[in-house]
Amino acid sequence: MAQELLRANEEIARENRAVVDAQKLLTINLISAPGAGKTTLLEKTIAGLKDDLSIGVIEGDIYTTRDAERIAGQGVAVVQINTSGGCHLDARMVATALQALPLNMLDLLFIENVGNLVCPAEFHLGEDYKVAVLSVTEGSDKPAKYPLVFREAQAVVINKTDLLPYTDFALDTAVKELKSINSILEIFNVSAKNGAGMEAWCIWLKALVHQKGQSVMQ
Ligand SMILES: Nc1nc2c(ncn2[C@@H]2O[C@H](COP(=O)(O)OP(=O)(O)OP(=O)(O)O)[C@@H](O)[C@H]2O)c(=O)[nH]1
Ligand SMILES: [Mg+2]
Repeated sequence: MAQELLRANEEIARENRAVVDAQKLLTINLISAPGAGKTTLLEKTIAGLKDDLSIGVIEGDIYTTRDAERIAGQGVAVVQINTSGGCHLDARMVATALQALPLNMLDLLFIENVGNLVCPAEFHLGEDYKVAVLSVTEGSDKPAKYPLVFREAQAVVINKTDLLPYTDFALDTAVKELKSINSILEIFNVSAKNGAGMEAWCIWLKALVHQKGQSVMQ
């Protein structure tokens, strides 16, 4: 049953991918534990990129519209999905949200998944890349304890680095363990709060947008 569910999801995810590929629209699925800083990272990222890129956001949340309201405050196109209790987004929900966005006007689409380090890793949405956010207040053992999301991700943003002096988070150990789970991971150390490290992250995103824009359709 679970396998069937995942297979059906996979099929719709492929259709979503075809939709965003047709627009050469880079799509990022942002995953983290609750409160790691996905929305704050998005707010800062949008502020840093919106003069150069046209950005859209799909906001996944269990019940509220609070994150979507925060993102709307940045003046970009945003669509809310409420999962009504569900612990992750699925491809069907994203397919509906895609219809509500001006895709042909966008260069970069973020999908903020429901705060959860486990379930979202199993459900592809049609994204180009998954990016995991790990905050230093969660403990540096989390990559080893929840490896799937870090194996699936193309990049990890280690957030809340401004709080490093007040935690026992071992940055070197975390980076080593992340690399042992997934040797090709891009790792960015940032504080979405004070903006530290945001530049490298934004440069990486811009390069990927450029690369997708240049891609030759099959
Ligand atoms: N000190 C510090 N606080 C941060 C940073 N990034 C986010 N926060 C705070 O962490 C809390 C959660 O941030 P959000 O951006 O709402 O986290 P989220 O991952 O979107 O949360 P959910 O959508 O509920 O899973 C807020 O109080 C933020 O102000 C950071 O870099 N440093
Ligand atoms: Mg959020």
